[in-house]
Amino acid sequence: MSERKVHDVIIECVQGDIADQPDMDGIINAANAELRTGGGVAGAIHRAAGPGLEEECRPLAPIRPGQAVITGAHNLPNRFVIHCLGPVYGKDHPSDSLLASCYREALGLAETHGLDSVASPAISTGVFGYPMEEAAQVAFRTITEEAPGLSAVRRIRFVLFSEKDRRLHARVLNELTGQDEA
Ligand code: AR6
Repeated sequence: MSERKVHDVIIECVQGDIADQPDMDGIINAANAELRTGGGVAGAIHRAAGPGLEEECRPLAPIRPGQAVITGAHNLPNRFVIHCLGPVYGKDHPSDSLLASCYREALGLAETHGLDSVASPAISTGVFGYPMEEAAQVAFRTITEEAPGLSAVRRIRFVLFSEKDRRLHARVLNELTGQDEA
């Protein structure tokens, strides 16, 4: 695990499953526009949450690329799920500002709902095809920009599915914050 402090916010990169982060107040879903279950992250989250999550999501859908909405977490061990629709790489333009908007809106919702800790997957880097390193740069740049304005959120955990992706994220985070490799 590697972690960095940006203003008063700890950013950490771990390898694991986003649906198995019981010590986090909220988790972020790499959602589809309809806020239904799906493959990857959305499948894992909806399976663990149970059918009540899709029911709560129904009136909130559809959402547009770059948008985030918040719901309860149902059978998940967290308090909230923040659903973000990332851009489809090469189709939703401009991809970088839409991806940045996901993280900005997600952090805004976390703040207004008083979440102390939020776990996020690497939005758009699976089915939606966003190159992992570029996506990590957008994610950490956005979080670094938002950090000074956060007063509730104290810990942001990036949960990467593979050790290779975790290492890449840790490296990009270190490059951006100008600190040595952990
Ligand atoms: N925990 C953490 N990371 C995961 C997990 C998991 N359980 N499963 C996959 N990843 P994706 P997207 C990684 O495809 O690109 C869905 O079907 C994965 O390796 O879940 O935003 C929705 O219904 C990748 O790096 O999200 C949408 O239609 C990253 O999480 C669409 O796919 C995101 O992969 C969203 O595509």
